[in-house]
Amino acid sequence: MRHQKFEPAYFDEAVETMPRGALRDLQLLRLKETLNRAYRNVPHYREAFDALGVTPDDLNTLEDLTRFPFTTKNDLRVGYPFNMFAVPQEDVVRLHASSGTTGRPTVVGYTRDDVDVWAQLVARCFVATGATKRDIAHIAYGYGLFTGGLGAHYGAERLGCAVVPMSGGNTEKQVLLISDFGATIICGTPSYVLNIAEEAEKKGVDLRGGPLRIGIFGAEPWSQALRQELESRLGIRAYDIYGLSEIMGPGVAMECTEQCGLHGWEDHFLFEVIDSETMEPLPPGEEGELVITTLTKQALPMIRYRTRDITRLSVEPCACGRTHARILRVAGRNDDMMIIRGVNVYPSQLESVMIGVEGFSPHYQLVLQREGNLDSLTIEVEANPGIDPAHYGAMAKQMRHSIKSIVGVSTRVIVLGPGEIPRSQGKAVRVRDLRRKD
Ligand code: DLL
Repeated sequence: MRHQKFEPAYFDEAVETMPRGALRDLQLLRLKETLNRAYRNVPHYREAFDALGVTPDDLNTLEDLTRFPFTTKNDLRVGYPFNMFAVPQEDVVRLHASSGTTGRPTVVGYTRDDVDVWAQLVARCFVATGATKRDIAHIAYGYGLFTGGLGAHYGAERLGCAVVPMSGGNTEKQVLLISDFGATIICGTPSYVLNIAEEAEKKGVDLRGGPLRIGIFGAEPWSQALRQELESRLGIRAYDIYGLSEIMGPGVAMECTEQCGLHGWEDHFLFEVIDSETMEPLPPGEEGELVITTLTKQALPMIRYRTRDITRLSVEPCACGRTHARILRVAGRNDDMMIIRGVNVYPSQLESVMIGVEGFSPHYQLVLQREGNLDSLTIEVEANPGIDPAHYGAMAKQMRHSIKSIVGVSTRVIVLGPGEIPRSQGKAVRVRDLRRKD
């Protein structure tokens, strides 16, 4: 087993390298407790279990979980705001909520122990990247109801980093503080941190040559090409962190320094991948929808929560020594998938091609339209500064060709001038869907 020198407090070798058999025993024990807690305390779960004719006593092995019902975002909406909680209100110490583009937000709650476990797990994530208490962590995830800012904050602080709670926005000031405070870790959505990198370059501030060394990026899909872009523009190693508010927030899974998939923390969560059509579980290695069951959450236990995120699971040993299963980078959600003339495409697949084409900035937007019975896709991309607009036509042709040959879809490409694509302030809005006419 090969580990780097981890910060001892938050690299718990006994847990993170636990043999898989022992890990499964621990999961079974915790799963039984969770099912019981949910069944006893949450009317929704009692009804859903009763409807399928199961009780927590029917779980004797981890495989028996497939007999239990799924939970969806809609269940949380119906239970708005607190009806899915399994503890009395007085035991809740924190509330967060997803923005929800339409209607009511999804509300999630935490007990003191939940907040504590969350901080521990985010600290564990930081340590997986080689972070230590000597680091200065600049947090550019939004603070507030979104779990990104406070989630990263508590974890970094728990590890002992000096935390700069910058939040999102005010990009000029971000650059100033990263540079003046000598931040060594930057956390934010990859699209927003790209915006910060660009602002630094514009202002002539050299973040590349400074002490910044680690990026902890997540909350939206991002490609390997964007990773390379961020790594080279900021002089860092960029790591993927995954999570969702319904399950906890950031820190459900994290890449280690091997950068080959994200370790899902299986002592606190149980991961399944299912076929979204048949709802049947898929074996490791097969692509499908990620389903997560919480194993220790008190305020809001989630049984078989359908994330809508598409990934694959690997239980192969990782060179870092950790035994916890890895989820592959999440390329997209099943509700983000576009079907362009019969070809299924995720925005991040297009991103990996677009970033490789010379002469373009890594900013883009995808415009979906309907032509007759077919969906059509227009890609708006931005030329790098200093290119004569007379060349834009040829550049568009080159981009169209690269996308057609690698992804297999025909697109229309519009090349815009530098700065013309709106910049991300948090989670990037990549797709403008003009198909839904009011
Ligand atoms: O985005 C929590 C988070 C904050 C994760 C900061 C990582 C860093 P929600 O706002 O509830 O929570 O959105 C969750 O975002 O179901 C995925 O679709 C997407 N997502 C989160 N992390 C990643 C990632 C936070 N690393 C939803 N890669 C999830 C791809 C991600 N998608």
